[in-house]
Amino acid sequence: MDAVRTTCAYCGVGCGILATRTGERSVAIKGDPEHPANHGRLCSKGTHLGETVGLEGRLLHPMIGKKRASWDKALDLVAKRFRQTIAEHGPDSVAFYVSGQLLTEDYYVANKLMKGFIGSANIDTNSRLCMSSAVAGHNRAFGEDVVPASYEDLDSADLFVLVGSNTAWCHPVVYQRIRARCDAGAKLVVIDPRRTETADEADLHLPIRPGSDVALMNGLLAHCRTNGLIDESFLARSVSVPEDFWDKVGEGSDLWSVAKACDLPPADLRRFFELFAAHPRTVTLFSQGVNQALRGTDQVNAIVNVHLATGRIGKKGAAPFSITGQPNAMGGREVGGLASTLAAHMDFAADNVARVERFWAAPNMACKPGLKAVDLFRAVGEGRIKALWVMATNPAVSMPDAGRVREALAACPFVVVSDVIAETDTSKFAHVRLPAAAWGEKDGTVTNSERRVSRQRALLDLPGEAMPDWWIVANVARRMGWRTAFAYDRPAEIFREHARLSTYQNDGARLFALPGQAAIGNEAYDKLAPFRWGGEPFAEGRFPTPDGKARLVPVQQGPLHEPLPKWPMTLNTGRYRDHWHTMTRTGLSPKLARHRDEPLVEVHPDDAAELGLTDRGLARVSTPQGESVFRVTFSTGQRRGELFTPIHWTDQQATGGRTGLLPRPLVDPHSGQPGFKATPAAIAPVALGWRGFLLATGEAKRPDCLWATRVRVPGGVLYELAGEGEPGQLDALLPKGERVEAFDRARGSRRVAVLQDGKLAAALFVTREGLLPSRDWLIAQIGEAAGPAVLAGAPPGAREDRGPIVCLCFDVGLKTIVQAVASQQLTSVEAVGAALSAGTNCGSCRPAIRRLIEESRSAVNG
Ligand SMILES: Nc1nc2c(c(=O)[nH]1)N[C@H]1C(S)=C(S)[C@@H](COP(=O)(O)OP(=O)(O)OC[C@H]3O[C@@H](n4cnc5c(=O)[nH]c(N)nc54)[C@H](O)[C@@H]3O)O[C@H]1N2
Ligand SMILES: Nc1nc2c(c(=O)[nH]1)N[C@H]1C(S)=C(S)[C@@H](COP(=O)(O)OP(=O)(O)OC[C@H]3O[C@@H](n4cnc5c(=O)[nH]c(N)nc54)[C@H](O)[C@@H]3O)O[C@H]1N2
Ligand code: SF4
Ligand SMILES: [Mo]
Repeated sequence: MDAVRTTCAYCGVGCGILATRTGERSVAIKGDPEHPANHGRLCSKGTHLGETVGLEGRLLHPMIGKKRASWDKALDLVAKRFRQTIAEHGPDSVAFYVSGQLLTEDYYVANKLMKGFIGSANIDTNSRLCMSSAVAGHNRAFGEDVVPASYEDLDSADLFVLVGSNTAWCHPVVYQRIRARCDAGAKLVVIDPRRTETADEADLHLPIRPGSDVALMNGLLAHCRTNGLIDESFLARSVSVPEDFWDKVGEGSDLWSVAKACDLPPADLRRFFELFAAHPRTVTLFSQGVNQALRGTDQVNAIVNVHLATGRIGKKGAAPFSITGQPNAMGGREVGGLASTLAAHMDFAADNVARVERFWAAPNMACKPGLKAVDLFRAVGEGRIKALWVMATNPAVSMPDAGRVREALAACPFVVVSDVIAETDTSKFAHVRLPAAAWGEKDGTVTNSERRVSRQRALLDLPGEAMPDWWIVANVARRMGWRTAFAYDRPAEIFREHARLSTYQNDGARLFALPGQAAIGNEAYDKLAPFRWGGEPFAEGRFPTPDGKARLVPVQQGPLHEPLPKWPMTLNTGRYRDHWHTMTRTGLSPKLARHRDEPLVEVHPDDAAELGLTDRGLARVSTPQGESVFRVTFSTGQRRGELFTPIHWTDQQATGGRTGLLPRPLVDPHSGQPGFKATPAAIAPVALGWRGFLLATGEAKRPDCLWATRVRVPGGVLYELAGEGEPGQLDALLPKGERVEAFDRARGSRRVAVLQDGKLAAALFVTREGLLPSRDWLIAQIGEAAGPAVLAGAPPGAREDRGPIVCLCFDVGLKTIVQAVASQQLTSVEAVGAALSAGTNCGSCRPAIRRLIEESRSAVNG
């Protein structure tokens, strides 16, 4: 079969992929060398996408409660319950909660149904948790939510400033592009409270006090003004400047005050200001460290202000650049999937409402914004929303104060969940579950961070009764009575309509417009090559405001977070390199699981010493909202007083690591985006009676103990276990077969192996105070011929184990790399690549390898 040109399922970089079907449910993945977003590169997640297209865990049939139902019955029920609820309680008593992981066509249909036909704007999206501060900031500064940059700007920039962005992990292919430019001499500054792998590689890392970014950017702007870097002619021509703007910026913006507010060494701050002054071609990339804050919108505008005032926008290699998280976060913004926008970059101004009403021939237009995510779930909890449809997102995990969100879902009279996976933490609360088509099965378009629209194309058959999201929504709409408005047969029709709406009565006032696609034929849609809308939007110095000028927005640093007696720590949350959100997909890949296989809480060793925490021990993190247990890891890259936990773990994978329970449901006043990055918290050690692990070929029932985390490994599943008191009834989890056992009473150790036909089917190792063997070797024995010797947990005459896997593509462990670096005196990533192949495929592990080389160099020198 020929390779199909499609786009990666994961992040907003939007890499092109050449996918070749190699079997009924298997595909070979390659980067598309012709796609302008990645020119053939892929990161570890994209590279291993093929491991996630099997049918394991898929929802394959509509379900009403626990019973399988026909599509006819399920769709009828959804349409009937929504109609009844609207008839009894009005259109605002229902809501959709959707996702930047829908395709543009899916999104368009859902938005049209809610805002034009149901007559409410209660459709919000997980992009509220992700991009909404950037949207609000763009609207304030430019008059429209237009991202001013493109990836080509990265190729000509001389300075990169990454603010609140762990780009090496979260946008790896963009990061490789930045890196390539740095190798040619460009400078990299990273502003992040944590020393991430991205920060590790920077020319300058500013470990800023959380939430002090406005002080930093205003300080930079004041420095630019004093040093003659303001582009006065650009300001005069293209930017409107409020009267007291400069006075406000000047207040408290001397170097010393800024250094104090941001808790940074003044010399480092000065170095940043000087780098900025010396390199007019600056691209400032920002993501969640900026957006996910209680003053996120102000933080966005503080960055944009600097670029506007210095004229570093609308020129090659110079722009503020909000990089988007999800594959179609941007498409969602274009169709208007946020409750605060209407459609096609129009808001709820009366003439917009009338225009869209005409275009849709809409019977029930929404005239005002709907509820934003946090308010929406609050309304569900208070019984004001009585029917909710969740599509392609997992709010029981990813919303702040997720415990309260779970209570709201449990209390809601009617919950529909469209997902590709049968059991998620959210679908547990569903009255109706609808099986959606997954990546590789569905057809449509996505828009990446740089406004580039690309096709996602189907290459696999629809499994079971799964159907694309647009089809599901359109069929409910038809059954609600709107047959002609939702009579779509294929995504091309929807895309055409979306493109036509973008140009409808648009005299250029809205930059978002797809004139070239408004009449696109089905065949041309099938062949559609990636294209960018808007071109270089601000190259002429004109902005989509009534007077054509951008706006400098006065923003002031608010009060900084101070430790509270009961909550002396600050909890920061975010992502791991090889996991995607709630792991419904990456959790299927044994390779991706190896980079981080448990949810860790990162803590500075000095804090840990004071608090009695041990490295690799367990600790309970608590906040005013809730608590959860994590495995402790010491990190000197953490600031004192700060903790970091990952967002990925759910009830499906672990008993602990439930980060979503911890953040407060507090939001930015302009955007409604939650402040996920700073929550008052406390941490305390958990005393353990025993530790252990269970390895099994098949799916075992989850052990009932304090700590049980599950990961996929080649040939099976691995549970890491720990508990208070005694291990209890773990034997019940073992499969039938021949048992061999060993005991060491002094250390309280017990090792059990279960053999079936002489092959290892399961292994359970627990200990009170002894050591546990490295899991690596045992994992390799699973399903293989084995005898009692397997209880040693290591091969006879054991080799040195290779340590945690660093390079997934070539399966190279940390110890192997460290040894090769020392024995062969390797001094560069390239040399390690030549010796071990590590880092030579997707490149996601290159920052980690670089760090190992540096550590070994400083060990030798120091
Ligand atoms: N591997 C992987 N990649 C992903 C995803 C994934 O789940 N896994 N998800 C995708 C999605 S949807 C998104 S939105 C993006 C997110 O991509 P990123 O924004 O890069 O990811 P995060 O880890 O959420 O947060 C980034 C950084 O913000 C820092 N930060 C916290 N507080 C502050 C502060 O006050 N100031 C500053 N300057 N920085 C701060 C954190 O320490 C953290 O390192 O990633 C996308 N890519
Ligand atoms: N504490 C904290 N919380 C956060 C964040 C943080 O940094 N800190 N980040 C926030 C951000 S930026 C984001 S984007 C969110 C992400 O959070 P979520 O959106 O909740 O996470 P996902 O796991 O991506 O959920 C996607 C769901 O859609 C399903 N799915 C996949 N493809 C399809 C499809 O084609 N159709 C349908 N119908 N379903 C599909 C998947 O199986 C999965 O259940 O988390 C937010 N929550
Ligand atoms: S950077 Fe990685 S996850 Fe993001 S689109 Fe490219 S391959 Fe996919
Ligand atoms: Mo996101």
